[in-house]
Amino acid sequence: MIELDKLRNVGILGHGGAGKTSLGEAMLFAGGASQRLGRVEDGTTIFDFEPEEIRRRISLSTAFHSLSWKKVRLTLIDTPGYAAFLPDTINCIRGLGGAVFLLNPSTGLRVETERLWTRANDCSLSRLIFISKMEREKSNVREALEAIFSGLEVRGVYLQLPIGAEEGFKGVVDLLLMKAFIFDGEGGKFSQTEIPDDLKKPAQDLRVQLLESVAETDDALLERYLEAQDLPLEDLKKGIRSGTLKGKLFPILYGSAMRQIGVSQLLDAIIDYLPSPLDQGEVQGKNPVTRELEKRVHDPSGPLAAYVFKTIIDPFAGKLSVMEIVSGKIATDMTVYNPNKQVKEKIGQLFRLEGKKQEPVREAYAGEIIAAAKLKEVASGDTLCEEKSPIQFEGLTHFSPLISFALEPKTKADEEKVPQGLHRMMEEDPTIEMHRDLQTREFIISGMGQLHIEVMVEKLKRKYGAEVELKAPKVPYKETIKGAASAQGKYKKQSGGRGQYGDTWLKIEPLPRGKGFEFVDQIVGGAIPRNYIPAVEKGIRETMVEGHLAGYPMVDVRVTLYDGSYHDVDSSDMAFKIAGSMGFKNAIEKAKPVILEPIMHMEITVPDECMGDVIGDLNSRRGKVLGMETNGHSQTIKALAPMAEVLKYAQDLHSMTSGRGGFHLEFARYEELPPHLAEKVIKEAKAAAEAHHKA
Ligand SMILES: Nc1nc2c(ncn2[C@@H]2O[C@H](COP(=O)(O)OP(=O)(O)OP(=O)(O)O)[C@@H](O)[C@H]2O)c(=O)[nH]1
Ligand SMILES: [Mg+2]
Repeated sequence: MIELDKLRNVGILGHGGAGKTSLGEAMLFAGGASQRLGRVEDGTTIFDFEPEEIRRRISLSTAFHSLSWKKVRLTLIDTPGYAAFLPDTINCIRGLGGAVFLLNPSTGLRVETERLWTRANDCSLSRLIFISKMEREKSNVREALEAIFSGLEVRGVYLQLPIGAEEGFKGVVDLLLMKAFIFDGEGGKFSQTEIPDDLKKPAQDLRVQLLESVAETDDALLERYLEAQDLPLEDLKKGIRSGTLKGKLFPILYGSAMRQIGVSQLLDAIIDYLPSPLDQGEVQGKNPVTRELEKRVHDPSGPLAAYVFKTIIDPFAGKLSVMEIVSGKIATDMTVYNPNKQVKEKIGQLFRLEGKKQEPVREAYAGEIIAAAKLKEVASGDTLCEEKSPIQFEGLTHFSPLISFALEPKTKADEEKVPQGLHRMMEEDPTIEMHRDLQTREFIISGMGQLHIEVMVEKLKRKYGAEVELKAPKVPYKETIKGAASAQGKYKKQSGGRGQYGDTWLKIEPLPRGKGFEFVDQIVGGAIPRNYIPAVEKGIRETMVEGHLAGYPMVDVRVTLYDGSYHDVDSSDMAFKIAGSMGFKNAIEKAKPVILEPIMHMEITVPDECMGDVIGDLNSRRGKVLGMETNGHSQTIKALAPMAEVLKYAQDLHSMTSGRGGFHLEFARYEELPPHLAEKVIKEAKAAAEAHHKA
């Protein structure tokens, strides 16, 4: 068993394309975990190993690999940064001990950066900040960086000063040692020298800032600093460590993953300043039975408590449940309890994930990230524990899908493989949703963006052999009613044999937005026998799913069953189900049915000069601007807009801002679709249904 203080689980976080994977590769190489430096451009990285990632040169899923640095086992977790793939990152953040957060000063504050930063705050995640790509940054890095910090409402503390700018970037001044590290050889080799003359003064000034920031975090340090106007190296390091662990300090380092500059220094800083599991403190959960607060600390001798934050479907190993062991130990053949599913399961093979490879281990302890193979009932978000010391950690963060497409299987054989493949993919990626359109029988899949869906289609083919074609994006409209109405639903049949008889009187009325469905049973005096009432409700529910105007599911309706009649011989569940459905349909017609459309909350970040165009465009999309914020040379616009109008916003914003804008969409609420547009939607739905019936 490895000592807990010799472990670090460190995520690499940052917006899309910030340089995370490249930095991860540079660290693995520097630590001797890989024999050559993997490059995203060449598709040779350890972290981006899936064909879909290699082809696009972006990370689509979180990946793991460890290295050893100064006798510490450092597990690096490379995460996706593009918006459509951020849910995976956001759900992995809880499994992290600390993080290296990448910022690209010249790119400004991206929405993705903001979301990740906020999530890290919520999880009290200790962070180092790394400015990679320094050989590409403009010389005003500090100014640009400060603009980002003010947007994030944090203060970073500089541990280094870059030497040389842009192409001439060649090393860093270490403000703790007051020495320079010059990278002059190949493969990350550097030499330690005196600080170049022109940097002596700025280095001295920045060191004072560093000392002050560190002293401010601790009264004892402050006293010592005020007395001596300096701090000994050991105190300074301890102060930075404790400030970073408490989330009061965010140390900043510089480098270049591509040129392997500053990578060893970053690895040192990870060991020196980021938490080991021992420093991570209590993890809160609930007792699944009493619902009372339960806590665990990272202690290998405590009762088992592990949190599954990710699922991988591996072509060879099968389903892998990736978990952080918070407390205790887990071993092959052990029986564990899953409070989320209320089942016990036996642990089979355990693996440590190393890129696309898995290294089998017999057991693992608190503080480790481990994958368990082929656990049947376990899903991402579940807790595993001992049945006699039960605990349940908070589950995954839910993300509402932002876009839907219809899938058309290419052949009959594909048609059967599609749902199987999609179900496997949904285990890995809980942001995927799938249903079958009841009218057209099409498969509708929903995801976080067009790119996300395209990747799904590729994976369906590669991993599950199902070929499909994507059809136009669909908006998940819903239906509801605006008025109240009552109606009868009577089903009576007496043609030969046994008859059918069910008779219901229903009242329907609108519920507030988001309330779904409510069924009220007001039958008194046995007008309908009790045992038939669930059948009435079932009939209504099934009818709601089919919608009334355009085949979209109906929501926010209360149905009150208040009267009816029955027949001693002819009544049955089936007859009452049909009667309920008929009554509901009759009532809807009189209750002013309408179509609802999803409205999205948008945050759009654009350079100053594009503001006018972007706002004008929003207005033409039925958008409502809620407010604007300035940060540096960019503006963040907050707005509401109907989803139907922003299905292809990524492309449009890209062309309006020459690729410099970014945006983030989140579902806000459903609103009534204006009548002229509703008419169009209804017409289209009818046409689609007719075309299907003819086919
Ligand atoms: N010049 C330069 N380019 C870099 C450096 N690091 C990364 N890049 C380039 O930046 C681009 C994105 O790099 P990645 O490492 O894939 O970035 P990422 O943050 O992992 O991206 P996602 O995972 O897709 O969010 C690639 O073209 C890299 O070659 C660097 O230090 N210097
Ligand atoms: Mg990446």
